[in-house]
Amino acid sequence: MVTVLKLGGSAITEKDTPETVDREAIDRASDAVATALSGADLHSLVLVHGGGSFGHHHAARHGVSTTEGARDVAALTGIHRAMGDLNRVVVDALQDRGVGALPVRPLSVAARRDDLAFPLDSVETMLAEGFVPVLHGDVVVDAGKGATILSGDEIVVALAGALGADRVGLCSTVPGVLDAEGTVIDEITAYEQAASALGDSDATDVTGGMAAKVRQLLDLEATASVFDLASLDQFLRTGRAGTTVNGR
Ligand code: IP8
Repeated sequence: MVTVLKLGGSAITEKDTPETVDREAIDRASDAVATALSGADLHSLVLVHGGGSFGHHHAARHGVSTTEGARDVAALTGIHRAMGDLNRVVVDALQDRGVGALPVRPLSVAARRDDLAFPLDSVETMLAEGFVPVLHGDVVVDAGKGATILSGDEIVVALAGALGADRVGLCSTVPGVLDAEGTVIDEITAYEQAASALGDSDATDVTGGMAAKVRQLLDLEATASVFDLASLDQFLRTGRAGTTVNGR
């Protein structure tokens, strides 16, 4: 059974202070992962984390996004290095708790051509050998554009599909997908349901981000969950927490 879990960047960093981790959140998430892996409920785990105040800060400064490319190697390396710094903190916290975490750096293997090409030989072999691959949002070479940003969400979707994941979780700063009253929606089975709940065109970054997440999660074979750190234990134990998204 393969579980793909994303730790959202804003859940594990201090969002408003450049390159600052949320130590307490990282410790809490690492404790939950270590506990789950020592029990019988979790077998193969792939972790992905977002950029938070590490990658996004650099990406915004250099005008690089998922669609806007750049060829300035110093800028691209700056973004990649910042993500490497955050990745090291996450990997170290997991290793300190006895988790066999190993870093996987997408820039070294992935490419955007017509579609995202993400060779998985190393991730698959890590899983077969009992390791926990820890990937992150990154810069990625992009045919015709130089390099663009590859978000952690895109990695989750690519990996979940290719690995045939049974469980997919997005651990964010909100307890689930919220309706207009701020109540967690238990289950989403169609995009229209989320679109009306998330509001319309004036969507802020956050709601726009959540709507985009839901759209991608609905395309997955696996049931996905959107939840916050308080429910990470539950997700790792049961495969469900917060809002479940199931498009099948
Ligand atoms: O936080 C973006 O990943 P995300 C990573 O999952 C970078 O969108 C490099 C900005």
